[in-house]
Amino acid sequence: MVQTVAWIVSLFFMLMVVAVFSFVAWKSKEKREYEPIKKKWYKARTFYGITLVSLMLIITIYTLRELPYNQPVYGAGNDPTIVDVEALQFGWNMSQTEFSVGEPVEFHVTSKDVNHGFGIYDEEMNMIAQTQAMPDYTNKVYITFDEPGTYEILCLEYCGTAHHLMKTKIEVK
Ligand SMILES: [Cu+2]
Repeated sequence: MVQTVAWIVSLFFMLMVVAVFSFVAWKSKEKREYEPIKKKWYKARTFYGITLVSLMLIITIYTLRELPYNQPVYGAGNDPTIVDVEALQFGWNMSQTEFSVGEPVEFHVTSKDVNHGFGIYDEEMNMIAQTQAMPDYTNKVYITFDEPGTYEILCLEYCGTAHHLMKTKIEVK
């Protein structure tokens, strides 16, 4: 769904660019008085600039409001399961690979060698969570699985010749 929308929006803007270029190319043969055109388009440029800056400011403030994202708040007696994940060329060391539906899980992800990507995929191969696996640093992924199944962990960052083999599975019951 999101991909379809992204595709249609991209297509729309690509066609807009083509239309603008075609219009300019088509009109470029016409000779006209320069001063009035200059005046008109300087005005348009000012309007465009102010609108764009205001729009960007609003979007920036709106989208950055919640950063840094808070850690989830767990209820009393509902401590998360902490899973240590270590990425290495070319595999994953995980302290636990079986989970239950509704159980809050925290993956603490690091790397033994180079940068890797830690991506969790559901059975339809939709990515449901991800973070970077970095040496000497621990990134956390907070997740509560709400469907049972076999999930796959794939490396998301090209890390060497056997990068494509860098995957493992976790079970949610
Ligand atoms: Cu990797």
